Amino acid sequence: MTERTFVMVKPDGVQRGLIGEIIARFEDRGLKLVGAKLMRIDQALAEEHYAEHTDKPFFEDLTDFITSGPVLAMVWEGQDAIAQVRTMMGATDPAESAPGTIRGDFGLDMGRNVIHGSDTEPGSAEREIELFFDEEELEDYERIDEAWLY
Ligand code: RTP
Ligand code: MG
Repeated sequence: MTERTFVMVKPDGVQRGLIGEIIARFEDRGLKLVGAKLMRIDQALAEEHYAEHTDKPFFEDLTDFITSGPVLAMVWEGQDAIAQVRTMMGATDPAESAPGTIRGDFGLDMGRNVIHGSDTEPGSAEREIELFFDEEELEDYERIDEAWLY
């Protein structure tokens, strides 16, 4: 099923110059970029984005980190895009993520794990896309190689 997912290069990924590398991986995999912006997340947006973790002991560290510098917010589209991105990201803890995954190759620790992607809970991706993007910021277009991909 063609679907959209929300993906974000976290402040550590931006600072370490990993934006190009990460975008290239999704392009190579045949996913289509439909929205992107470099932005700074404020406290309110951080708390809403990570609302499911409000009561966790790491919540304050998490919101401090995600607001600490610019992030690259993106929307990617493709067949089973949500699960595909999660697979390409690797496990949350870089110590456990497989080599070849983004976190497995670049992640440092549980906090500085380079990338966020919507989880596969129904509605998660849609909620996050709406939280970060207005409808007119998302582009509907056909990639020239699309017919060869799916
Ligand atoms: P994300 O939301 O950032 O894409 O990561 P995720 O789905 O793989 O992991 P999630 O459970 O949603 O946790 C969100 C972020 O919180 C930090 N975390 N720290 N210290 C801890 O036990 C702990 N657990 C999670 C991680 O930075 C994780 O990406
Ligand atoms: Mg998550």
